[in-house]
Amino acid sequence: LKRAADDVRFIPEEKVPWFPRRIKDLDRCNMLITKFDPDMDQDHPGFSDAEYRKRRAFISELAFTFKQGDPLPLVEYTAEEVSTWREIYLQLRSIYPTLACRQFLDGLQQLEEECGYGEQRIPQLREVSAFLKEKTGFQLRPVAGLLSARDFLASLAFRVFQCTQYIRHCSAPMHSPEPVRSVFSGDWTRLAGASDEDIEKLSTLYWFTVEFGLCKQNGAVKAYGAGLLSSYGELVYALSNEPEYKPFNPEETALQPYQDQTYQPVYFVSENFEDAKIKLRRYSTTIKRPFAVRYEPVYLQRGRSGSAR
Ligand code: HBI
Repeated sequence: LKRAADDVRFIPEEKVPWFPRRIKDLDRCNMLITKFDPDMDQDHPGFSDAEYRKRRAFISELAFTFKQGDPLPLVEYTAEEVSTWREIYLQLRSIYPTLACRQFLDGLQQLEEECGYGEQRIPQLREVSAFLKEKTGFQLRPVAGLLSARDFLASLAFRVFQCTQYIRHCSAPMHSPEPVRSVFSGDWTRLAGASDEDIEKLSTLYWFTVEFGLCKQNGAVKAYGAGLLSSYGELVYALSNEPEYKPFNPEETALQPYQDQTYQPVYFVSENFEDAKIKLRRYSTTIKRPFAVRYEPVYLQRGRSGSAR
């Protein structure tokens, strides 16, 4: 008797890392990196401040219990948090007109006019998420801290940006070692099943574009990276004569070692956004994956909110 299994040709098992197939699966994309945590990192500005750590633990808990589809948690910010926000907001606001790219300035103006941004109060994640969803299809999801690159990038494929909800420690308002609340859009969707090595390269590309990218505009160099636009010190430094500039080119940029403890010694300058997008898209088609996955943009779906096919 011939068994059915004998007819099945042997297919070598491929080790494909788990990846989210629908937006609800993002509840499992919660691999936190303990780096830069105020409870574990002695160099964190809040390490020796018990009150601050208690506050951070409270806000973290909101993220840990959040499930996709829940209303985003509201935080009642303290007078001290609002004062830290105000200091950072006013200081950054004063240098944006000369150092930030046009697209960022336009976006900030819309946030101020339509989303309650300003130095007076800290906007709630819920309002910012609703604003972004309408304008771009991106939404926010609360997260306790720095996520693994794989989980963070996988969320972006569903147009979900995992966003922290706390305010920096008041002793170091101008720089944060941690992920910041930032606003951007992008296409990082060709990732499911990618190897650790490719994830590392994509993570480096993300770092030198979305976080620390510079671009040419009307003959001058301007900042568009969220890490720069949220750090007064590094923004001024990045656009001074000190650092080295290299032209943005994904093959080379993906291999550049980066600095997450202090300012970058090297920044990459894009000709313009369109050029950077074309180059990134071309690069992403070279990433090897064991199968084809296509993420359907959120706004094209009916009755569901995000799934991979
Ligand atoms: N996690 N919460 C959070 N926010 C980020 O901006 C972030 C992250 N994890 C990794 C990351 N950014 C990038 O540095 C790349 O590794 C993708």
